[in-house]
Amino acid sequence: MTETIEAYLSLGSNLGDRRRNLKEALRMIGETDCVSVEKISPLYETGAVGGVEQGDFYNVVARIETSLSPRELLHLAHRVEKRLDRVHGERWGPRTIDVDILLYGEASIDEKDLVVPHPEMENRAFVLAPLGDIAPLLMLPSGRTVSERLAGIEGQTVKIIGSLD
Ligand code: X6L
Ligand code: MG
Ligand code: MG
Repeated sequence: MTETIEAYLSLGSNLGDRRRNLKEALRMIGETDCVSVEKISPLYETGAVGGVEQGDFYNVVARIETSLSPRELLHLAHRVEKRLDRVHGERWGPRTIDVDILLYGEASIDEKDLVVPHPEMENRAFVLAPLGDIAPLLMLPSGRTVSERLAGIEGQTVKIIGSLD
């Protein structure tokens, strides 16, 4: 791989075998040409935010190195979601897997189906807590640190329950 970019992905699951779903998604991502998974956060159990009342999520954040374009990375995310039988029903409803691109190097992308940095990442404890574990010095798009943003969030439950391996 020449000229790789460091990117961060958020993965979440609240349907089926949540831990297995996250592991399978990361296995697929890691086995993809031009992508290497560099670091995986601790495993979190998190209260669902947004949408209908639904079961708790398992969430992780992964740092990858990739020479895929942002668009190719989005296609990979969709391929993983299809493989894990994600059904697109109600908005923000329960899902076997969700793979979101949080950051792609320093890039800012604003296309209808691809917005990076992820516009809501700084408001979600289920993203910030695991992100802070693997990138404590990372500067967020707002210019705040992860811990500054996390400290300002109320009413979102997140708890480390172990690791994916
Ligand atoms: C006010 C209004 C505050 C809306 C928050 C936050 C809406 C997150 C949607 C919000 C708001 C979302 C996951 C999840 C979803 C996940 C956990 C979403 C949309 N994905 N909850 N909810 N983990 N814990 O991966 O993220 S769907
Ligand atoms: Mg999402
Ligand atoms: Mg998504």
